[in-house]
Amino acid sequence: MPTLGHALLEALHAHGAGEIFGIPGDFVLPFFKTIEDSGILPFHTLSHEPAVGFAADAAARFRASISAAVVTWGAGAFNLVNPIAGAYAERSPVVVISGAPGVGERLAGWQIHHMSRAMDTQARVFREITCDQAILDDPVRAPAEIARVLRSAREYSLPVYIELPRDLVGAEVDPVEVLSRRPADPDALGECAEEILARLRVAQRPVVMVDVETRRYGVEDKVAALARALGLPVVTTFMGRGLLSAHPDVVRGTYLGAAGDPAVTALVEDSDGLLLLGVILSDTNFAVSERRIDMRRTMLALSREVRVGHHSYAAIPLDELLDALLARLPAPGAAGTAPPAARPSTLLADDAPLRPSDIAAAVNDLFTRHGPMPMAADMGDCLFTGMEIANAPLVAPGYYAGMGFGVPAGLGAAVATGARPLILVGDGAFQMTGFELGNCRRYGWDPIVIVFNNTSWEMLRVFQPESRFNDLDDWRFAELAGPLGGDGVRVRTRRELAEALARAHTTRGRFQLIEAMLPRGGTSDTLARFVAGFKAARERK
Ligand code: TPP
Repeated sequence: MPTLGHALLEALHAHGAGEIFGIPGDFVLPFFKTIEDSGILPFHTLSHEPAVGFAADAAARFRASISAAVVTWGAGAFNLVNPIAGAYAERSPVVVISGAPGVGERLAGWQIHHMSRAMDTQARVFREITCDQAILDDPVRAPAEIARVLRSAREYSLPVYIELPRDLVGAEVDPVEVLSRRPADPDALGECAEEILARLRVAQRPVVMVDVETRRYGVEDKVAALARALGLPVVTTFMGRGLLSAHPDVVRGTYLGAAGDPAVTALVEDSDGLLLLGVILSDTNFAVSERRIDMRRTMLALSREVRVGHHSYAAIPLDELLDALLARLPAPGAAGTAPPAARPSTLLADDAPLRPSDIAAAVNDLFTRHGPMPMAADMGDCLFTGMEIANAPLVAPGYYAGMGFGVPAGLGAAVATGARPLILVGDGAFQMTGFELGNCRRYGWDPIVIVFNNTSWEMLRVFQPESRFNDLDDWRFAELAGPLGGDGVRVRTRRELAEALARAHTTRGRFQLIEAMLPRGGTSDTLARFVAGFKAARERK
């Protein structure tokens, strides 16, 4: 019989986890020992638990699978609350595993260190931000609890919570089963697919919009096949930027309402048959709409539910819906209908001072020359600048909008993809989690990091220009790179940026930090339009 620690690790592996991120503490030391000694999953320790959560979240997003964040009880786990709240909001299946006081110790009557209010306070907090929970305090029930919770994570593509008392890690248990998935009711599925196709066939201007669930459930190829079979144009949401990057023949661009490409905006807002696949109905995706989208004309598949006008179908997994739609169509044609995507901007490498949109142009040049890199962006103008970069795989907190995601998410991307990531981050966000780059040397990660240093919380300044508290000090990040194990360079002109990027690309084995100095009060063209559109939408209300 395996031990509980082993059984849990084997179960994570069997359910598709490819890695663990964590920080140990005394309540989780025995489980960390099992992680290290067993070698069942590669594991990486970082410096602060928020980064652990962001890295696991990004790894789950890139691999369209579960990933694990392992922490100690109380002080460690509470540090994970914000990233897991973000993972819940953006539907990323992170498995939180927290060590806990031993079942025996709980009987001693002491208040146990790291305890906040009561023994179950932590579990109650995580109940709010995970879709299923298991407290493994009974070795007989534990395997079934683990199986249920891991199935939930995969089925709902949401975080789950597992608490492991430290004195039970070595308890003998039965192996954990992989439970079979719960399929859709075939009659409901068929009716739903027929209704969607009927609406798409009579629509004059049908359009498919995709958001993050199409990546989470690994259905991007199926969406592309559907679009080709029906001759439908596809757009991504703001949050879904980077989706279907392998299918440029069907993707028209990203819908940003008043802030975006007018042709894409018209396509969406004039559509009389909008099929929303895995789309989060958030303000960041839709608030800058020039005209309110008539939801009665939309078909929305989200969270295993499908709404077609006023009809709703429960328990319809997205992949089964796409299979059912495709099964009713003739074999897809060879190519989609999208006109060639607008040529991404390119950089004029002269001595002009840098503007944020120049960074997008420089990255476009890099990708044209050497192929795209997986990208992680933080919240801030760096993400809006990211919309001006060619459609390449991207993870970013486009809806939850939590700062601090970019650098650790880039490290998660390095682990999950095995490729060299590009990280885009503002100076404010870099102050939060930038030090995690110090972990690159140990693991051989060598991301290219572009810090948008405007010595400012610029996004906030755009909304409230009069406030001086948005001025930040100049921390000279490039000079920190050396001691942290990387190379850093500060650039002020377009020529310097182009040269720094070329050098960073040819230097492997150490992280490459480019500190792009930007003027306060200047933003990317996309953010300027987004804020104007946001304000106009607010005034219309
Ligand atoms: N705290 C967190 C964790 N997330 C947030 N989104 C905020 C606060 C509010 N906030 C949104 S944007 C922003 C702040 C503080 C400023 C971001 O500054 P920076 O990273 O330098 O990027 P910039 O806006 O200058 O492009």
